Formats: sequence, C-alpha cells, structure tokens
Amino acid sequence: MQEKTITKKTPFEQEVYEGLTAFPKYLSSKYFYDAIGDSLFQDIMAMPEYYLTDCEFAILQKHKSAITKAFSEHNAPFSLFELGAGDGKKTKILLKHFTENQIEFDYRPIDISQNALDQLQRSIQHELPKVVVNTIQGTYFDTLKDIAEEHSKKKVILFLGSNIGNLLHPQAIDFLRQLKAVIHEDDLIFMGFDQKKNPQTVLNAYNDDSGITEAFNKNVLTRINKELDGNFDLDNYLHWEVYDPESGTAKSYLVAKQAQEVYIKKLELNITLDAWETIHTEISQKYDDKVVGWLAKEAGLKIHAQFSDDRAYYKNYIFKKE
Ligand code: AVI
Repeated sequence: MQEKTITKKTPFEQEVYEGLTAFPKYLSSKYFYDAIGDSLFQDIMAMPEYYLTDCEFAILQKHKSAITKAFSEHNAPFSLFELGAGDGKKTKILLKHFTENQIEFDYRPIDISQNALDQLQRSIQHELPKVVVNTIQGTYFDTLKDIAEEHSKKKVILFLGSNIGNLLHPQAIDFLRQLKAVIHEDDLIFMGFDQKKNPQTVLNAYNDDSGITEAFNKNVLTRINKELDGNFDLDNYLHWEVYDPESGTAKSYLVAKQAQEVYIKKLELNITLDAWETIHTEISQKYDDKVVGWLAKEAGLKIHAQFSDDRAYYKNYIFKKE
C-alpha cells in the first residue's frame, strides 16, 4: 500500500489557511514582518503622521531621571530585559543616563532577529562601551523562561512602542499575566501604551498619503505570494483604516475592489472574494488610564507610576505585582 505523505503545516501556513477560509476573512499582523516589512515599519516610524515613536522618545528624554530613580530604587543593581529591542534607539536614552549616573545594571535585549541583536550589540559597544550587554535571541514566548531564570538580581522588563496595542484585550491580559509570572515583588515592567486622542490624529497615523502603511498592510499578501506560492494581485486591494473612538480600536483592512479568485498553491487552497469583501489584518488599540488599570488588575499587576508626553498622546506605565 502506498503511504500518503502528510506534511505538517507551519504556523504561517496554518493561520493563513484558517483566516482565509473564515468568514469574515482575516490575517494576523504578525506576518507583516519580514525583511521588507521590517524596513517598511522603520519608514512608518519616520513618518510625520506616525506620532507614536516621537512621543515615546520625548517621554524617555523628559523623564529619564524619574525613570532611573524608579528602576534603581534602594540602589539595587538590576537586569534590564527588553522585549523586541530592535535598533534600541529609544532605549539608548536610558542606557546613557544610567551610565552617566553610575547606575549598576546590565542590558539583556531580546529579539527574534539575531542580526538585529548583533547590530545592536555592536552599536552599544561603540556608543556606550561601559554597558554590559547579553543578548537573548527568540520570540517573547520562548524567552520568558530566560527571564524567569534570573533570580540573583532585580528585574526590569521593557516593552516599548505600544506593541501591546496589536493584541485584543484578552490576549493583552494573557501576555501581562505571563510577564507577571516571571517577576518578583520588587521587579518592574515598563510598557508603552498609545492613548485615545482626537480620532483624526489616530486615523492619519495609519492612513498616510505616501502609501507606506498601505504597502506595509499589503506585505502579508506579498509574503503569501512569495512563501506559499499564491497569486494575489495587490492592485486589486484597497488599504482601509477605521478608528472607533468609543472602543479606542483602530482596525486595518484589505478590501477587494472587485470579485476575484485566488489560488495558494502550497496550501492547495482556492478562495473567492466578492467585490468589496474585506480581509481584516491588524488592530492598533488606543488606551486611557481606566483601561490600562483594568488590564493590569486582570493580570494581577498594579500601576506603580506613569509618564506622559506634553500633549498626553502617549504614556509609559510602570507595573508591579499587585
Ligand atoms: C508595531 N505596532 C505597534 C504598530 C502599530 O501602531 O500598531 C504597527 C503599525 N501598523 C501600522 N502602522 C504601524
């Protein structure tokens, strides 16, 4: 008897299959990020409409002394873990301030990309040679155990960029619970949350005229075409952004401009889209103190301190175990 080969699907294959056979259709924004997506995201962060990066930068600059005081309370040496460290541009504001003030700490940047970590380590060695850097490569999930295993020093976990906003509230609570599980009494979590504001300002941040966010959103289709041998025609889709000021949720869609059939060879999957059918691709949640307090409480954490920019567009919160 001839044996049938069953090839196991990768998470990407599985999630694309599930999302495109569901109604309404969806794809996860975590698949925006490959080398092209990373570079598009760098371009987004440099756009004038995308205020988030500048706001967080301004907060770290303005409040670096107070943040340093909170991190180094009782002069206890600490390990600074950073989830999704990337190029560390914002974090270097703190690292510089710590070294100038003889704070005892070591820096443990975590990233999925070894290449990003190597570059970060080299740039810190060059710019801030006194900083002790020990990189950790992996997803947030794999690396939580590395954080959990640190018992000798106080821990501070950084999660910048309002990355938490790409999670629905139940997922955000789950993530915060996982962080809570790897910290002790005096340890801290320092996290960025984009705030509710004039709805037009939010909408503009995700709807630039230059088409960068559109290309970023469509990159998930590009990846399906390249990696799963699909035949999406990118020109047949609109990038569409909506923002609900009541819930604080910005949502990105790809909208089919005409009825179409798509074949994804690697999944042996034929899908049809009606004219104006949607594929939901991303949420970017905006917050206020009440919602952040609620998320923290649900996860067994409490807000210990908070820092804001001058326009209150963005906030960084420090959480501790409740
Ligand atoms: C990474 N994340 C916090 C960004 C955001 O604001 O949701 C991703 C992004 N999507 C479109 N523009 C930026």
